[in-house]
Amino acid sequence: EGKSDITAMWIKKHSLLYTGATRHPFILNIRDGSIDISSFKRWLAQDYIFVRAFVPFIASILVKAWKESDVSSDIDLILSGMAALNDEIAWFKKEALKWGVALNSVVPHKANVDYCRFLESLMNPDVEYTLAITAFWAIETVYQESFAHCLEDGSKTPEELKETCQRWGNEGFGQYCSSLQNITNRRLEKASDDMFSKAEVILIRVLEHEVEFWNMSRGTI
Ligand code: HMH
Repeated sequence: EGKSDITAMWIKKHSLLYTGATRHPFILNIRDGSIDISSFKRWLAQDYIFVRAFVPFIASILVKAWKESDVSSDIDLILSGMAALNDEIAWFKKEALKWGVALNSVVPHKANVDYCRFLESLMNPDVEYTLAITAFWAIETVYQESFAHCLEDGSKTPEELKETCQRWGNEGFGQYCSSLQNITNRRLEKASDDMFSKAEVILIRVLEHEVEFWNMSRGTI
């Protein structure tokens, strides 16, 4: 380990918060089959808004990578993430239709507005690639770890929610998250002390926003 797997080190250091984000009651309730469908629908509608804001966020990272990265494969991976979002937006529309959720009249909740604002702050051209990619890796990984947990042996995830869990819990998405983690580690290895501590704060902020997002979906805030 040492300075080569900084992200893994941070996850250990902040394991309470990390577990809070990746094993949230919203996810545990999907996994044990006790999820309230109105919570699921709330999550679906709010996440659609989030994902729409996620598109320009990833576009901004693509620009940062193009300007700052000396590894051309970074662009390929970020581009594949953007392409997947195109498919994801179509999936949200289809899923919303299935559940009778009207996506065009969704009012974003405070937790969502706050999270989207955070994304917007990272889109600023003054924010370095290293910081933005740290956020990107963390955001994707929380969903991967959360939904993969709902598909593990012994889970009682309702049949009608399995497709949702597959979307982020599948192995390919896991690979993609590992690739994002590798880029993040590579950048952090070479980062200044100042950049290094800023990136750690960004990871913490992402985890906090994710917890709030699940809380909102559950209807507990
Ligand atoms: C809130 N976090 C949230 N929504 C998502 N769709 C993801 C992460 C993963 O893309």
